[in-house]
Amino acid sequence: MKVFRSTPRALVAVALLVAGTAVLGAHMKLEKSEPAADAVVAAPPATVQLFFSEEPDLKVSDLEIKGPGKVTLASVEAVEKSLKASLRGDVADGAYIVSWRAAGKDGHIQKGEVSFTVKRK
Ligand SMILES: [Cu+2]
Repeated sequence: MKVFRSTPRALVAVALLVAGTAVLGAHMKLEKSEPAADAVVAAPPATVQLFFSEEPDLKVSDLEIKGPGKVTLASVEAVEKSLKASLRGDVADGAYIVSWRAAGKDGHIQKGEVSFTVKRK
């Protein structure tokens, strides 16, 4: 039963590979945002800011917004471990989606979305 004898060693090798990848490949992660994910805000925010687990590389990072109004994000900047941008245009009531793309030290581009709703009282 050669197959069975070699299996544990193969499993250990795979386990080490997975563990090594997990340590080396700690991709940058989104940790929180302003407005917070799924927040309902009573006034249009002046800026959106996404906070990551490490400093984003601005050369490969970007933010975009989609929503009911004619809104764009201006002057995306990296502020320590975050990306921050100003909202420009008519921020109507409704649901907005901020799409982000960012990479940290390892250069792996990560992507995601954060949505929030503007609902004036
Ligand atoms: Cu990575």
